[in-house]
Amino acid sequence: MSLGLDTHVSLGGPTLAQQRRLVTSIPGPRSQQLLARKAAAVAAGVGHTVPIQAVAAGGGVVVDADGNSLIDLGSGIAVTTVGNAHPTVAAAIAAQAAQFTHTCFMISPYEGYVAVAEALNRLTPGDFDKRSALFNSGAEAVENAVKIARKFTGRQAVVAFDHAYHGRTNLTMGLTAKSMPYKSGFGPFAAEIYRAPMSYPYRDGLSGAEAASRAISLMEKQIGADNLAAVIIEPIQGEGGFIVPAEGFLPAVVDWCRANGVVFIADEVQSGFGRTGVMFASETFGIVPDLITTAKGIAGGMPLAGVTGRADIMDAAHTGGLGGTYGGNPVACAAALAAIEAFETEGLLARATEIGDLLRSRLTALQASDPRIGDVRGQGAMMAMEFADPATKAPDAALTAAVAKAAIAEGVIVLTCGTYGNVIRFLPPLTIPDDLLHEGLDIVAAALAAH
Ligand code: PLZ
Repeated sequence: MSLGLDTHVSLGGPTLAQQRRLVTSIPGPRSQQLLARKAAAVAAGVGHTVPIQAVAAGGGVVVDADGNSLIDLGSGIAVTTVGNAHPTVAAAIAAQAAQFTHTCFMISPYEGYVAVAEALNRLTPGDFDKRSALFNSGAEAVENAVKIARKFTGRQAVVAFDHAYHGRTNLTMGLTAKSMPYKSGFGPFAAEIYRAPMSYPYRDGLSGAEAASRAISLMEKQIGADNLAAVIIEPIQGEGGFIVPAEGFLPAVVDWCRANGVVFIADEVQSGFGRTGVMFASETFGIVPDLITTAKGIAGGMPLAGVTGRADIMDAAHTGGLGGTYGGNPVACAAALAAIEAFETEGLLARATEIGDLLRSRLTALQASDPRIGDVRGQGAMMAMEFADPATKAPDAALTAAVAKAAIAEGVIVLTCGTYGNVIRFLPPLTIPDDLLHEGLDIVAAALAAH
């Protein structure tokens, strides 16, 4: 019992008791000890949302060192989509680690990398010849997608959108819209990055066609298509507030890119890999991106990312121009192949849709009784509610933070997001049982009622 776990469960995996259980207040004494060590040893810039020492996770729970079992509605930011410590993923990791942990794919290639590339080429939208390259993080995938688009087009400018989030490296900070906490004080940022207005139906009231022509006009007037290498966009925005663009917005932007030789990059790092009930959110909008960036849900928690797209674009970079020591690490690739198998054999896409239906009906019911919920939006297991003043739509970040904090104190992991910090997002692992999901939402509703 030293880890405070149930005696009948193994560490990790879905055999953990699927229940919310608080045996101490949060953080409990053991967690407090770790957080004190963290404060003394880890750079202050690295924050944390849930003040616990995590020791195990699986199904729909995260267990802490004090024996508390928290309902997981965040999946470590949309990563453990197939479930934390999924048994076949864990077994694949162990088997590969016992075989070899690294050769560097650029030195001695191995099958796992090629098999993941084949799977990405098969699973991404687009019925054309594709190639993939693998990296370690979402930001690194985005960086490489931009490199590839520049090399292919011989152009330099890149357009990203309002509310965009693309990462924390220098180029991706520049692409990211929000200053605090991501960019403030960390400049100067890379050149030739331009920002276009997003379609944000709740706040701009524009149709998809209107929002697209607003963005296209800016691109034509302020940059000029001849100078533009790529347009990058999250089909459903993540950190920026789970913003779902109005119908027709994305297809119009894609059409304009096609007509002007601009590479259209869908950043599906958060919206991809089955999270929304289809393999990639692009499919929902009927668009076929030239390049797609993936990470997060791809490998059941292991660090892995990819860029996948049209063979002629992907092959534009000279041999040796793309890579990195660890990109497509064999252990991460083994995890990804097991996660992909889980998607294809465990009905997880249907489960994401089911979870989405449950979330939407609960959140819209809550909205009907509480006008401070201005908008409920998202798709599948990527759903959110935006808090705003009912009369003015002024964002209510204070309420959002208070509700999230209260839910966490009651043992429910919820994450906030949004340019205005006024969105609570739900990203449960697809292995969460319905009763836990309901209980988690009950706690959030009670927290809201109390504030
Ligand atoms: N593109 C669409 O959502 C990562 C960021 C968490 P990395 N989102 C979570 C944080 O505060 O750092 C993300 C994303 C989209 C790119 C990224 C970057 O992915 O794996 O974090 O580099």
